[in-house]
Amino acid sequence: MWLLVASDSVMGYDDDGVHTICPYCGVGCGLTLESGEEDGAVSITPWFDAPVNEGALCIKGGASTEVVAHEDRLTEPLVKVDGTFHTTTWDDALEGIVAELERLRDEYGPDATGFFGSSKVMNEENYLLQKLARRYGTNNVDNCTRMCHASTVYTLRNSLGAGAMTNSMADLRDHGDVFWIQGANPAEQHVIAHSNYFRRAALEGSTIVQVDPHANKTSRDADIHLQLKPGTDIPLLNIVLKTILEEGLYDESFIEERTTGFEQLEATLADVDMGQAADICEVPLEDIQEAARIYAEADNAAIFTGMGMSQHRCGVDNVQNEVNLALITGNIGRPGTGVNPLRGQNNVQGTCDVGAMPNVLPGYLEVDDDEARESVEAVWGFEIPPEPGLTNVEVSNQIGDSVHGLYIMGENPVMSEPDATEVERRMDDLEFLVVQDIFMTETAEHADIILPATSWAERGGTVTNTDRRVQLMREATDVPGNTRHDLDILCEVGTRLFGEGAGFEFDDPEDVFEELREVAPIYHGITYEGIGLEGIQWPCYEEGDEGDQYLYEESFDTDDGLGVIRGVRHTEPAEVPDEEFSLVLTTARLEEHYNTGTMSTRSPTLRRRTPENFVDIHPADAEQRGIEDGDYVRLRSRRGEIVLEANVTEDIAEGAIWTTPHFADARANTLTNDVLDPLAKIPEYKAAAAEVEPVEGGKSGEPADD
Ligand SMILES: Nc1nc2c(c(=O)[nH]1)N[C@H]1C(S)=C(S)[C@@H](COP(=O)(O)OP(=O)(O)OC[C@H]3O[C@@H](n4cnc5c(=O)[nH]c(N)nc54)[C@H](O)[C@@H]3O)O[C@H]1N2
Ligand SMILES: Nc1nc2c(c(=O)[nH]1)N[C@H]1C(S)=C(S)[C@@H](COP(=O)(O)OP(=O)(O)OC[C@H]3O[C@@H](n4cnc5c(=O)[nH]c(N)nc54)[C@H](O)[C@@H]3O)O[C@H]1N2
Ligand code: SF4
Ligand SMILES: [Mo]
Repeated sequence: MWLLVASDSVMGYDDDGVHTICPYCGVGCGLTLESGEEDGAVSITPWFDAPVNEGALCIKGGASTEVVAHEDRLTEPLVKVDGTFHTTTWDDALEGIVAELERLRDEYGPDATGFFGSSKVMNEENYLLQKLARRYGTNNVDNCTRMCHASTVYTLRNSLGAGAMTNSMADLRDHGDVFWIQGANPAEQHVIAHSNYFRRAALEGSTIVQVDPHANKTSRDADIHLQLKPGTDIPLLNIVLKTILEEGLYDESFIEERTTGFEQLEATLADVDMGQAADICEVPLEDIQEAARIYAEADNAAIFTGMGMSQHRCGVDNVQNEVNLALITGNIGRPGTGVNPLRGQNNVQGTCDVGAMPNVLPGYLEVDDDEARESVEAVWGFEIPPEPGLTNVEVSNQIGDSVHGLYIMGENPVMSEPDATEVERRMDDLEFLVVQDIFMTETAEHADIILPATSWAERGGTVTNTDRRVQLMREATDVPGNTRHDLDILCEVGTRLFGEGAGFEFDDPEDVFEELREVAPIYHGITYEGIGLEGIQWPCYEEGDEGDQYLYEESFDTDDGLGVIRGVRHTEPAEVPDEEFSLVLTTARLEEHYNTGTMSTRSPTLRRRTPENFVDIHPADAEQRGIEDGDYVRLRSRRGEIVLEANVTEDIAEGAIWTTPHFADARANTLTNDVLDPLAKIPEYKAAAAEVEPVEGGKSGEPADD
């Protein structure tokens, strides 16, 4: 078993226990683990000096050890024979994988196989997975960011320079006067970022504006809540922008010196009829204008953007309008300002940073840029294919056509991708599927080979949080059963596939990190020793660099150094309500559950309050359909239907309904539309035409008979 580094004692293993990082969300809270009496069990105590959270944890962090020694953990490699899984040896499982990957490449070429990295695993592991894909000969490697912030990253990279938060939680707390939160619910999804930073600022006088069709804990802390209809964010922000222009609240010298495209924005807004736009959003015009003035008149105003903005077929344009807002008011390049996507999974930022994406190599070096590619090839010693590969949703869509093999490390697409019934059907069209996970998942059920990985508490490596802070995770307990570290598995697969000396032999995670920093300029100055207990924020080009708290003080990282303003027009969701499907369905998260539920539904603490899925429906819409609170209803879209409990509440805007993606029994993605943003290829999870109706016999908490 690997230990992290020789100097562990000074780096997080001390009398209090082992300092490591929470495995759930991208806030990156530190915690301390102690080994328990029982085999493999660990318990939590606070890590009071942890850089992000100073000891605080939300309910998920506090319950995170419940999934470590869980009885459902995969403990042996499994192989499917005649439709049934049997235990096998590591040797046979790995040989089987190598034989199938070789066969697929011989028969169809390397692009017939896809590789899914995981934002739940370490930087070193994702680095090796994308290296494996590229050594195999394909750029078909991606991760869950595609379904998450792909559109945000696309816009931020093209219009500002880097696909990450422009600012940091601490500078936002200390300097932000107005927080404009659109399509994000940090009080429940980034709990400690909210409680330790944004809410603390609000208590000291900062103003919170939230734009969301659904009331939640964030809106309850907000001074203004604009409860728009899902999919109408562009008209809303166009009103904000036009109000700022008409009332002269923009920053003329910033626009002149630091941006390009302002005239085009003016021209786009000239056509916008604000009254009509407000009708589209179903929010009173004066409320939107009041919020616009509050943002524009603040000394420092910061934008937070989440899934409500990114997960639309116009996700790139949605985020561009937020960039427009920040740029015309000069609210960027200073503490307490900027455009800030709170990143989702514990290591989604890092998974992108290390190149587990079809278009970029480690450090965001473009795959189709000859010079960039050659700089990586010089370290790797093999040729990298020059064309960008397929995204994960494209890989799933191509199964049976151009794709025949799939290697999934720590993702659950049968639950998480849109139009999931189709995705599930296609999994069986694969000639070969390998899934590497800690639990049996809805996706793994369809695998030919399943590899049992160790969990977050059982291994070390680095993860990168939403602040671009690279932190060390440390192993705190024994490896259960016959599981192996993801890194160990990838080294084995790589070496067996490509032979010794092919670049897949490493001593430990630090050894892999050393190669990563050689390849990725933004990580170049980061070392394990430098990370220590505080972490280091990228970009960090040279050892000793402190890293940047906020970006773009002097100029943007675009070709001409200017921030790009680009006016955008309303694009309706691909499906709008009609007679048959008269409501707009949107999907979002619960505080106590997590993504596809593999971990949270197995955690007694987390599943207690909400053990099953439900749908929020406005009282007026419920009454029209004869639905009462607590009734079981059939929720259907053009792609399928699910039965679940109705929660009749004014928390959701009239005409919209709201459910969650966490539960396998009533899968939200049975209903969602797989239409994609054309540039970022992110699915439109946040708007589909749908209908609900009562289910006979399904009253009062009893599931329906049918
Ligand atoms: N508790 C918990 N925390 C998590 C996760 C989890 O599953 N559970 N997952 C992690 C991950 S992977 C991610 S990406 C982040 C996501 O964190 P968030 O970005 O907060 O994600 P969501 O809850 O999906 O959606 C945010 C909000 O968008 C609203 N919304 C829906 N449609 C629209 C719309 O058309 N316009 C606007 N303006 N708003 C809309 C929803 O009502 C919701 O309040 O959370 C991370 N943290
Ligand atoms: N309807 C709807 N659908 C959505 C969304 C939405 O808002 N609405 N949000 C989208 C978003 S933002 C995201 S990020 C995706 C998430 O989509 P996925 O990434 O597919 O979902 P997760 O449940 O996070 O899957 C992570 C998997 O990693 C496994 N795992 C955990 N730890 C380890 C480990 O150490 N090693 C290995 N090998 N595996 C591990 C878990 O058991 C789990 O199976 O869902 C998307 N789907
Ligand atoms: S806020 Fe996120 S990182 Fe912090 S304890 Fe909660 S789930 Fe973990
Ligand atoms: Mo996500």
